[in-house]
Amino acid sequence: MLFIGPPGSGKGTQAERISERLDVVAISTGDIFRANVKGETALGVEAKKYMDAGDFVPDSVTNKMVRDRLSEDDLGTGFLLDGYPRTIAQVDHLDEILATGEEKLDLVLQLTADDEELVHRLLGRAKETGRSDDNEAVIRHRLDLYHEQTEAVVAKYAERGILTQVDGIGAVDEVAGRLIAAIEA
Ligand code: B4P
Repeated sequence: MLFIGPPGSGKGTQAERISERLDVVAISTGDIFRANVKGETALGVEAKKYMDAGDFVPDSVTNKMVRDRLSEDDLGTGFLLDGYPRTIAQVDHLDEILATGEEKLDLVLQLTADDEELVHRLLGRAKETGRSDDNEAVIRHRLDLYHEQTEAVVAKYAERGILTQVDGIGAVDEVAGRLIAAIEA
């Protein structure tokens, strides 16, 4: 299963809940990058340059990281990917990984919310956590990238008939309820 949505739509927030509820491993590319930045690994040093500017980390770096993560043996019967793929090149790469393992995607959930609500939420998070990519100019750049590149990813999964849109506006529990209903359906 995939979670796709613009920055601040609640991907990370909801992936954690759904992962617990369904007992599936949630993998967030953003979290893996942030853990590497914190640990000052070579990957973290490389990724930080892009993340602080609100840019995508290059596909070559991100794809290799996801391939490595998906080859670990803790995935059980399935997994939930949060924040990947964000580009068409990443879709192609994920297709390749899944084909090799004779696996397939069951469901792609797209969380939706309008840009002004997202900017408001992320500025709120900036006050609480001080994340280096949560300032207004960088947030707006991340939203532009979502519209320019990730909406094409959404369209691709819609064509394949596995996309469900879920309204991300409302209380966290309310949105979680909508996601569970979409998964059950
Ligand atoms: P991410 O970590 O994925 O950051 P994000 O898009 O901001 O989403 P996140 O999951 O953190 O936030 P959420 O919507 O849950 O990526 C960070 C960076 O890593 C990217 O900019 C990029 O540089 C790099 N990266 C990651 N994946 C990549 C890829 N595949 N390719 C290339 N580069 C990649 O929540 C946001 C806030 O909203 C929170 O404060 C939360 O409390 C609040 N919120 C959530 N739900 C709410 C609700 N219902 N109501 C009110 N507030 C809510």
